[in-house]
Amino acid sequence: MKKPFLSPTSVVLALLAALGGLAWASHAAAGAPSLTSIFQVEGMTCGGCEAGVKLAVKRLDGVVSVEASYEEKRATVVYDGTKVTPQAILKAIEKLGYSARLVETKKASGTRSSGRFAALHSCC
Ligand SMILES: [Cu+2]
Repeated sequence: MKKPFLSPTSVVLALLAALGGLAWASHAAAGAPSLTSIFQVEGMTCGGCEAGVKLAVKRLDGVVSVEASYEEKRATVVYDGTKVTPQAILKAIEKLGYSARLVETKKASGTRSSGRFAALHSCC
């Protein structure tokens, strides 16, 4: 009779899921203002590249979620602006060998917080 066992893969996946849940929960509890930054990323050629970018950025303290698309040459990062900067995110992407630049940063509400439109929305 075979003993039931956990494969290393399923243990890793469970750990990742738990860590992801914890990160999300602590962020939600703190009620920190989250920002969304969109980056243009040159050099990603497949889903593996997307996964690499997501992993590297998600590892940064304060990053809530990461979306990456090699077809759109784009990465969208939601993060706590008091813990991590767009510059740190750029560095993490560039460390992987891709060239990246910040396209825009928005508050979670959708209000622009950078660029010349910021002044137009200073009331709300
Ligand atoms: Cu690739």
